[in-house]
Amino acid sequence: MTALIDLASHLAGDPSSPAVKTVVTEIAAACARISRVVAGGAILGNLGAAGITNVQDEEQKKLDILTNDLLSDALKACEPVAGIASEELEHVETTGRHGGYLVTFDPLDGSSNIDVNVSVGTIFSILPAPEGREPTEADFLQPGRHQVGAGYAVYGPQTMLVLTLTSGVVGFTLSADDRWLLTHAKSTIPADTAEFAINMSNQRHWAAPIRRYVDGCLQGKEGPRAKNFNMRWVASMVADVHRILMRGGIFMYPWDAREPTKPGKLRLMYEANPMALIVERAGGKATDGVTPILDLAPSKLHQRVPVVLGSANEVDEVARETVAG
Ligand code: AHM
Ligand code: MG
Repeated sequence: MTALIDLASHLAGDPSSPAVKTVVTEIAAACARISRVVAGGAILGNLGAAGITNVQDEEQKKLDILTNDLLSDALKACEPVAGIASEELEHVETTGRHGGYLVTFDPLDGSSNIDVNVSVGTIFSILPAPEGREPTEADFLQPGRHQVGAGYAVYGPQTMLVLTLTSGVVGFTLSADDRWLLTHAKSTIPADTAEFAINMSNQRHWAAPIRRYVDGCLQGKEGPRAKNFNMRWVASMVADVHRILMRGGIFMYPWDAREPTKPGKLRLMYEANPMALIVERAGGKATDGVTPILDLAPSKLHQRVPVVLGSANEVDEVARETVAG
């Protein structure tokens, strides 16, 4: 087997600014530490609820808090970072530095899977910061197209880091001696798929277009789509998106009538946008049903958004249904 190159060697050949590379290196190191904290599970006494809720009124797990602190501290100490925003923090935090970058993140996505030893992950997005002054919350509200980089770490059978900077999507696997080794040099999502991912238990709450689309999949060869579909749902976005990156598929978390005033469950700034950049760079599509996620103008830090992403032809199929109403 030929020797695998590590993250530092890969970054050396990337046209991103040295400052972006510094931020990515810091995040990668923090994710390696998070991997150990997650893997320690019950031995480290880190499983279970923390007994408090976050700004989104969701119950926080001990690991949500630990990983948020770990990543926040690492980024606030990282020279090119002017500010951070996290799923677990109500407001943005600034570092007192000007220029450089803003980082938004979900420190441990897939919280419901932590205590049952199913894959969870960290998602991050890097945006340019304003020059010559401290950033405010409004400076974070940039469309996803402005991202200078995005990625995720998945803590599964292997710990992997998936990254997009100026182009392409690359994947690194964490070695036993804590090095990120390039194992997936160019990930692409096939345009066609016969695998969908959605929380089917919400079927009765969906709007008509999503119902029609999923009905078509369920009818298989005998239905309008004339092919059989398989279904997967990990309930960790990171793991579901990672599967799609590895072998194609479509992932949906649509609006549903349980909470009619919320546009969806997933958050734009630190879940949908970074995943949308990765999916588009891998040749897939990511929309809110019709509009590319990356073109949405954010209005709130913790804004939610419907998400449909993955294999391009299936995402287009959902758009056709959505336009039909
Ligand atoms: P979290 O950030 O609190 O973990 O919530 C986001 C997660 C996603 O990872 C996943 O796609 C979704 O929530 C699962 O939702 P459900 O429990 O409705 O299946
Ligand atoms: Mg999340």
